[in-house]
Amino acid sequence: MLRRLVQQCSQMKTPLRVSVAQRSASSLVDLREGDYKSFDTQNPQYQQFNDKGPVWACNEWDPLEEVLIGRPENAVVPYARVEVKACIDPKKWHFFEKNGGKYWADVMPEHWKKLVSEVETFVKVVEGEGIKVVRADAFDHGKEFKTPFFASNGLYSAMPRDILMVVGDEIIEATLAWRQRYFEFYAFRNVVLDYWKRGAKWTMIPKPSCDSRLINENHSPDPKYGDFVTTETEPLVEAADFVRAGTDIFGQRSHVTNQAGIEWLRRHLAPRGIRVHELHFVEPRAMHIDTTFALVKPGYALTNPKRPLLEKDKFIKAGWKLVDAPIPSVPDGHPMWMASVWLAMNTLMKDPSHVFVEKNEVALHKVFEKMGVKSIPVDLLHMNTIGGGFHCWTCDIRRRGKMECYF
Ligand code: DAV
Repeated sequence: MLRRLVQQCSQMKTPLRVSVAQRSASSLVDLREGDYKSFDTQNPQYQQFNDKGPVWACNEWDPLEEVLIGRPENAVVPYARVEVKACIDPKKWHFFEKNGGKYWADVMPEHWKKLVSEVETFVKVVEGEGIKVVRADAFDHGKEFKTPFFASNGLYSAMPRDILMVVGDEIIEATLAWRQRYFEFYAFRNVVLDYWKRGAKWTMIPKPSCDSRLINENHSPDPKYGDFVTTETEPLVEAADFVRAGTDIFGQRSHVTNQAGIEWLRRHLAPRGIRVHELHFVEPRAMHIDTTFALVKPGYALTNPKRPLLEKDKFIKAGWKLVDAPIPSVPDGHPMWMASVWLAMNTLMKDPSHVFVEKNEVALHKVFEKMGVKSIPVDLLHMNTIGGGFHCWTCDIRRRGKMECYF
């Protein structure tokens, strides 16, 4: 059955694309093996998407019309808490032990000016491509707060990708596992509220307590793959741990997304015909899928050669090409405080033939070219240092296109 579908797809003008109604219940049988309960694809409820509203994005590549770009203002350095250390290379911990809780702009004023100027340039480049840019509020993350379980101040409004996920006409607010990010959704509240008033569907995933049962204070400083700092006592979902391909969404268990979170999203989206699949990559400090696995366009994904995908065969069998990203060319000694150099592959598709990508990543430009994708080069190195590439710094609000099945 699957072989027949792949054959049919390869004969079509646009390969790997069938509408939800045409989709065969067994078309993804290999990918969903053991991780999905059966559902009725003929259910008319699956068609109930409103692509005329203000929010509409079904995948990572359809032509981008409107995008939310994060703000660097009032960003605070993370405290060296156990859940932060789990995601970050131990060589960098001393920086957080010394500066946690201070404004980045005070810790590194010269670097910060360059970062702010890169963000502003990125906004102009995106607007220059005819895309509407929306900005979050300049929220003050230095304010202290207290919950029944812990006290902290906030982090930043820089990475909307971590907290917001658009699936069709629905905007989903994720949970965020780092305690310092507990109230980060308020930085995006006005933006989301505005879309909701104009007709978007709006969902907030149940807020976890982030208490000492959910976050393991005794987590090993040198974790093996699979040894996560978060437990399963409550669902945890970070939006950046998922990538969308129409009716199929791929996610990973990481230090900030747990199995319960993946299951929460799966059950939430199943009635609309969206299937959530868990993928596995061997990476002991996993936080967010978008430095590991990036969907480029139908049939093409960019993979991280240092973090092998265990389900590779299933994609290949379904007719997809997995293309390894080249080793990033981030200069030695550049302070990648909060993430790895793999932020280079954290790109943003403008449409299936154009991608926003770091200016100096020439080898990556060539890899994209071979896939038929032209690079739009933009400076990113200073924006990288607080933990994000173009994908992290943005959330696609509107992409022109349909909810389709690519598997
Ligand atoms: O792969 O270095 C990046 C986290 C992006 N928010 C990494 C993790």
